[in-house]
Order: sequence, then C-alpha cells, then structure tokens
Amino acid sequence: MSVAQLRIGVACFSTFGGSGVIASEIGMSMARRGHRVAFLSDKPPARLDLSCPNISFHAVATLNYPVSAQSSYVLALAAEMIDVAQKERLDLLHIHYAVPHAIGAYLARQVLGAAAPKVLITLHGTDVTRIGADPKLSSLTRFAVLAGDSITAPSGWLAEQAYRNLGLPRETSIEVIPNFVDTHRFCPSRSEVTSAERILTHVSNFRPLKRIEDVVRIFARIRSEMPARLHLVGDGPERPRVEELVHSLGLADNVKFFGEGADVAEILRCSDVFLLPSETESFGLGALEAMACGVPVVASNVGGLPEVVQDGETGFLVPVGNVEEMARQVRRLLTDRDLHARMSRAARSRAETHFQLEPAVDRYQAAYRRAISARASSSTR
Ligand code: GMT
Repeated sequence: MSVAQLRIGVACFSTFGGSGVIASEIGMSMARRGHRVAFLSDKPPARLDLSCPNISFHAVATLNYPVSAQSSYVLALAAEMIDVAQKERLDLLHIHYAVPHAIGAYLARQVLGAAAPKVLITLHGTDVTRIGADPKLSSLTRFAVLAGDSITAPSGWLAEQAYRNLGLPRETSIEVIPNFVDTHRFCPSRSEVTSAERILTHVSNFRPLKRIEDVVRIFARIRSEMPARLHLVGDGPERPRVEELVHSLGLADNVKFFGEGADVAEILRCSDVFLLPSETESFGLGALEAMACGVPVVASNVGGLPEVVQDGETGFLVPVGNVEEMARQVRRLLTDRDLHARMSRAARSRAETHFQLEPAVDRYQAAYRRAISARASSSTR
C-alpha cells in the first residue's frame, strides 16, 4: 500500500438500520484499503464481516454494580473508547449517530488528553430530528457534536436540520456525504421475473415513524385488484401492531414477515415496487438499495428522500399519509409495463452514477486525513 495506514475506531449501533450498515461498509472498505479499523458496539452490526483482515470488534459491555440501580451504556462506551484508543493507538474515532456516541467520545477525549484521537461525527437522522429537537436533550447533543473535529451528514436536508434543531452556529462546517450502496451486491435480477403475483416490499426497523400501517393499507388496495404479495423485512416495536392489522384485513396469506436475518438484496431484486411512506427520513437507505436493484420506489415526499428518489423518474414521492395517492402510483407502476421498465432502468442508473460505495469512502478517507493532519499542525503550534 502506498498511502500511510490509518488506525480508525468506529462507534455505531448494532441494531437493524441504515447507520449500522453505513458504518460497517465504510469500515470494511477502509480495511480492504489496508487501514486498521476497530468497531465498538454492544454486538457486531449485521452487515459487518468480522473475517475481513484489519477489522477488530470490541464489545461495549455495561457493568451492573449492586450499588448503582442503572447501568450506563455511555460510561461503558467511553471506557471502551479509552481502552481501544490506547491499545490500537487510534488516529481517529468515527462516530455514527450523535447520541450517545459523541458523548462517549467527548468523555474519552477528556481522559486521554493530548494522546486522544480526532473525532469525526456522522449525523444520521433522529439524532437530529428527534433527540436534537427534544428541549431536554438538544443542548447536550449540540455540546457533544461541537466537541468533535468534523461533522458529516448524509443529505443536505439533514445538515440544514442540524443547524436549526441543534442550534449549530452557521459557520460550523457540515460536509454532506450522501449514503451509498454496493451496486455489485445490490443489482437487478439476471432473469426476467415471470410470477403472475406482483411483489411489494418494505424494509425498516419497524418504528412508528416508518408508518408501516400505511404500507399494509396500500397493499390491501392493490391486493383487492390483482394477485400480489407484500414482503416485510426487518423487526422492531411496531411489528405486533402490523401483524394485527394484517390479520384483521384478512391478508395473512399474502404478507410475509422476513425478520432481520434475511438476504435484503435477494428480496429486493425479486420485488416490483419498494414502499417507504415514512413520516421523516434523512436519506432512506432502503430506497437506495431498492433502486440499485432496479426497483422503483413509492415514498413520502419528506426530508432527504427527494435527494435520493427523483419524483416521476425513479419512483413517485407523495405527501405523508396519502395512502390513496400512494396506492394509485403503485397501481400505475404495476399495470404500465413500459413505465415500470423505464423507471427501473433510471433507478439503477441513478444508484450507479450518484451513490457508489468507493467514491463515498474516498470522501470519508479524505475527511479522516484532514481531521488528523489538523491535529498534527495544531499540536506543533
Ligand atoms: O436515525 C434513525 O432513526 C436511525 C437511523 C438508522 O440507523 O437506520 O436511520 C437514519 O440513518 C440512515 C442512514 O444514514 C438513513 O438512511 C435514514 O433515513 C435515517 N432515518 C431517519 O431519518 C428516520
């Protein structure tokens, strides 16, 4: 390798969700480039391949002492950051999702002093739009974010929300590095799908803001007009309510719950339309993965989704909660073969031209080097 090796720590959630996917993919790509990457989380995120050379995993284990009624993840995280930073001689910590990871990084840096790694914080979504908007938590979040050295966001929309919700000074630099997809793994099916049944798909962590009931109600309208199946991938707090709705609408035989262990790329490439009717979405990584598989998206017209899905070109964007209109656009796609083929090609092409993995990782690598060399020059001042 001709470039100097970096030693990077990555703190992220292990839960089913886009931030863990993005953290894993950047880390694995950096490791393939010869850098050393140490992941810190409660357990390995699903898409992290621990057999990759140069990758290590460090479990954050909360300790329960009898004297303390509550165990604290942030203390355990900071303690693990200190330990890993010293043992691995980390140059930089990449924080995914501000709370609690940026707070852990702040504590670790206070303890490590001059030897502390630099900190790059990637904001992802509800760390800004929900936690950042919570009056009790916004000042703590702002403090921890501003204590980092560099900030990135996956969409221009989320960067703007960070200025507003967290009250970041306008001179604070937030680099927009759009999320990305591995277009080799997420690719269209080679064979023409001949099934008479149309397949609608939704992938998420089943939280209320995903509005999965809308997904089911859209599907119910389509199913009443043509043979169709709904594939639901992921898991989370809304699942019991969604299962109940599916049963009450008499759709149990037509809806499949795949849970978290499924091969998302395989399910997407067998789909006709991807549904994402969320209340808010900073980016919508699931929509991008569907597009890479040549699957048009019908989603709500919110947040960063218009930066991913081009309305009328790679799918349709509809106001939140307008189930009737979403069902109408799905119907158009399922009944007009030319429209579907055109949007499918445009979706794949947009993923390939705008959201490739390696160019995005180039940008993160450059951001790492800038942050690290800023330390070198400021510490020699
Ligand atoms: O912010 C969250 O609620 C969780 C997070 C996740 O881990 O899935 O999702 C956010 O980050 C993803 C990766 O950057 C984005 O694709 C999602 O749009 C975003 N979710 C929301 O903004 C609700």
